[in-house]
Amino acid sequence: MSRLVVISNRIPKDDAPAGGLVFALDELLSKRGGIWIGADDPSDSRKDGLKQIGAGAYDRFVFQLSHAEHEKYYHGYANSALWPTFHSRRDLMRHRADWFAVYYDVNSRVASLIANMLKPDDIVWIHDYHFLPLASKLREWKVTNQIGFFLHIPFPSRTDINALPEHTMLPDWLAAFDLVGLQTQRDVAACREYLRQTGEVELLISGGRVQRQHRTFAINSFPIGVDADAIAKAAGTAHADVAERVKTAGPLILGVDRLDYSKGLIQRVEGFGRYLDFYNSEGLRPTYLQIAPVSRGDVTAYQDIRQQLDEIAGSVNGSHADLDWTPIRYVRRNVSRDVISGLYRHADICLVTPLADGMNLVAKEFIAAQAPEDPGVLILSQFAGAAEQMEDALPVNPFDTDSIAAAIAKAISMPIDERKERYLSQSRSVFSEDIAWWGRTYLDRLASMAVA
Ligand code: GDG
Repeated sequence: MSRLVVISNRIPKDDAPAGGLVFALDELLSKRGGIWIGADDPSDSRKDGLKQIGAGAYDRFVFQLSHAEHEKYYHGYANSALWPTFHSRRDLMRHRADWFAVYYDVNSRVASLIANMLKPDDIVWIHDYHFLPLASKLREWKVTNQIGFFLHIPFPSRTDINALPEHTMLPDWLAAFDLVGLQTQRDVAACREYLRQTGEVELLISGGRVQRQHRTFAINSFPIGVDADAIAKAAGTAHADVAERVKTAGPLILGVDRLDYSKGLIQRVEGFGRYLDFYNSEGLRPTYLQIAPVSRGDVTAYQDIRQQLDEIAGSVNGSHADLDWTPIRYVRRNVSRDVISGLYRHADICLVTPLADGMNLVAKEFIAAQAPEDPGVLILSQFAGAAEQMEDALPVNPFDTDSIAAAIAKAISMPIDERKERYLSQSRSVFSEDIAWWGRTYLDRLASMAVA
């Protein structure tokens, strides 16, 4: 088997922060082996070369950036320009030419480091929006290896992407990969439509292939999965302890998200508030437990969302709390994976209401953790990539806070037979299209491009 070389910005270190991509790739590489290259914590000065930080089931290397580079490449271009644009938030997009210059320079430098260490039959798999130009830079180094790309976030609409001054380079960047993997069919359609509009490509009918000048590459969807068996096992083990710690006077409603404006947290709290105001006819005392570890805390838009969430959660609690009942418990600390699995099992309802989301692993983890004989109910935004596969979740429009309130009321009173039926249908895809399936399917398709 060829050696797999994975590149992503984030790489697990001892204090690995929460994040969907890291968990997904760690699970895959632990089983298959290979090399993972990512960014080190920034330091005072930039250092050249790759540094090995771990060996074991797979080897880990980091490239090193100065604080100034990290600020412009990561907080700047990646997370203040690309992330909002790709999540339909042009209003939050900030653009600076020097951010892009450093982003591009980091990609050039990482390409030179990788080009130097590649063996001829290595397979390269690049992840996410931090490295859009990386394959085009590797091709400049005459790298002819198979290079795949997977975008974990949504592919933006034509209108949104046109707001990025550098989008004119995107067709070249994409065409340097052999396979562009996206989360959903909706993303594939958006990507093809964008390329069609540029007029410089021929969209071939078979297999999602695209011809651009002398290169043929493919654009396909590969909905990312979770390690469902491991989550089910952890949930079974952790459940009793967690239930003991999280005592509630009524149903437990759970949310688990990085503190990010794309996750719809403000509308979710408002929706819960509306449920308490207008839909709670039986006078129940539900607890809504929101786990929301802080993420990208140095970016202004993230500081704003944190402040807004503090205010709205405080306001809902202020209106409804009693001496012996706090409706919203809001935990900003990172909670261990085992405890999260136990919480999924213990919860009656999971609220997954992003305004835009590539996939959303929480939706799948929640289903994986349920007890089949008494499953909880998943309330799922129509804008999460997961909604394409999980048709039997309770759907909501996350911008419509009444639809969230009504879905909570419906979930709380849902008869056991309906809960089981919905669970059964969702668990089929969560267990069969798991993380191993995702990695296998992607890499098989990438290999097939070599002989196409
Ligand atoms: C990106 C895309 C796509 C959350 N809080 C804690 C914690 N988590 C874990 C969850 C889940 C992960 O973080 C979040 O995954 P998501 O998929 O919901 O979201 P992103 O981080 O935005 O991930 C996303 C994903 O990549 C994969 O392709 O689905 O659309 O945006 O696993 O359980 N884990 C722990 N403590 C926490 O406090 N241990």
